[in-house]
Amino acid sequence: MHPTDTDVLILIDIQNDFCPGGALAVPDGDAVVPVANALVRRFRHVVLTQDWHAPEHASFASRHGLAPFSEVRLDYGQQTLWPDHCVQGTAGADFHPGLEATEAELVIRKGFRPAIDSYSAFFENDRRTATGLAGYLRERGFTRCVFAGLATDYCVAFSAEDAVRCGFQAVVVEDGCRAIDLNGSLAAAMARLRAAGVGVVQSGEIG
Ligand code: VGL
Ligand code: ZN
Repeated sequence: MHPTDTDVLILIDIQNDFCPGGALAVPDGDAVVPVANALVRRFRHVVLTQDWHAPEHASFASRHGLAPFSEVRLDYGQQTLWPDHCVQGTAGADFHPGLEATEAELVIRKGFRPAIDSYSAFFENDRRTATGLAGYLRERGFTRCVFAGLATDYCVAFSAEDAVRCGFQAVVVEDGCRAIDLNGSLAAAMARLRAAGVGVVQSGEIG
């Protein structure tokens, strides 16, 4: 595929806390950085997302006195509980220092409401509260969203599915993502992506 003016590269949550040594380290998470950098050079338009949680966020296991990676039922549905991560203003919430994306045109922060998590770049986990990204992309005239980043099975997959729901074409660059893979979540996410009509490509196919 050849990126055009109506394509936007959306890099999901390439932040210190999702990389080795971080609070919610995704296995091999920093391997996405060189792939993301190469993609940035091929696209005319780049948007970044930044997981950006209030302290004591409802998705933090510490808030519930429960173990990380357990599940609770919140007002809006089932929520996996995570170690405290990407707290607003902390070094863990910063973008990975190796990410070369200064030309990004928008940084969309998500998960800032204390009572609700947001995996998707488009909607929070109630699946209704909009982040504003769809409106932004429509006004800019983008028709296709190409995703890479962290984590494949959570924020990347939810974002790509929602992109389709919002009327965009969506493509995931598989080797530009790494997964958390809790209880088969990666296989489940890849099946949902294919069912939703999301394209799955390798970075070498983009030129
Ligand atoms: C993510 C879990 C919690 C992600 C963010 O970026 O995939 N996963 N917060
Ligand atoms: Zn988070």
